[in-house]
Amino acid sequence: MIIVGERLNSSRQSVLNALRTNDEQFIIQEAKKQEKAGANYIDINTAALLEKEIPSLEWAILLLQRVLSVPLSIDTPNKEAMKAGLQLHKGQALLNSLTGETKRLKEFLPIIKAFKPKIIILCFDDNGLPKTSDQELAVARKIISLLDKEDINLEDVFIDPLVRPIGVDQQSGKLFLESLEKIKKNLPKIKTIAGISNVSFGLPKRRLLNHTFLTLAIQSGLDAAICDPLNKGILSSIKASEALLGKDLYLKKYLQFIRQNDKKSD
Ligand code: THG
Repeated sequence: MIIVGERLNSSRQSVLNALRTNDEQFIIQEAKKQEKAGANYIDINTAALLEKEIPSLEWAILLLQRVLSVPLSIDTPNKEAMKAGLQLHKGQALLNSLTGETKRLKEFLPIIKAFKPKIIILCFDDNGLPKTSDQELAVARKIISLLDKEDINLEDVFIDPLVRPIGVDQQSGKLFLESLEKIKKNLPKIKTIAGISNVSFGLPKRRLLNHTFLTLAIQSGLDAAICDPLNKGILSSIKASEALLGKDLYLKKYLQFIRQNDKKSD
């Protein structure tokens, strides 16, 4: 399981303040804690800075790449900010995210071809958000064939079937899991990713919902999760699920995780 640490998101007030005041200490700490907990990418989202987004993203990327050994996930819908970010990033970044909308694809393809990042593509197109898992699969197929025609390396692509809050629509968790299963079955070579914490917006005990949802998603074939690696339940769920699903030879990762994190017997 690939983990994208989500904590440096400008939708969180503490992160927004730190970005506005160039608080190096705070940003470094939030990033390094996530790396230490096992994040393979650190997501940096500066969207809430609005017209000040580009200088802020540039500042954060330079700072983070000085102190981290993992690459960044650059999380912005703004084409200019994405371009500026990829230009500064050393090594292969994760572009978060593209959609199947014609206009956005056209805007982003030259940037993708120039910098060759890994890419997250959200599973919707000009017709809006899919309403059934069959529609999700159809959109995923269409997007993948479009990217293939553009000679994008499909090994670099992650499909994101968009997790929506169960507080708004109680069927959205189930729809996501069904979509994931269909995408994995029909497009087995394409990697899948999801923003796990979206599922619990506005509800009590978010961490419980988040790590339980991640367990279910791993069973349905999820390859990568945008999540909070400091939520102990998240890491426990990943290690336990992988062990139980036969994805952990000799249970090496599970036993190592337990030794490192849990001095108690259970
Ligand atoms: N797909 C892709 N990118 C994404 C999302 C997605 N980026 C943004 C978002 N969704 C994923 N990131 C977050 C970041 C923070 C929170 C939710 C999603 C959040 N955090 C809580 C807080 O700060 O209060 C804490 C959550 C917790 O304790 O686990 O709500 O879907 N491609």
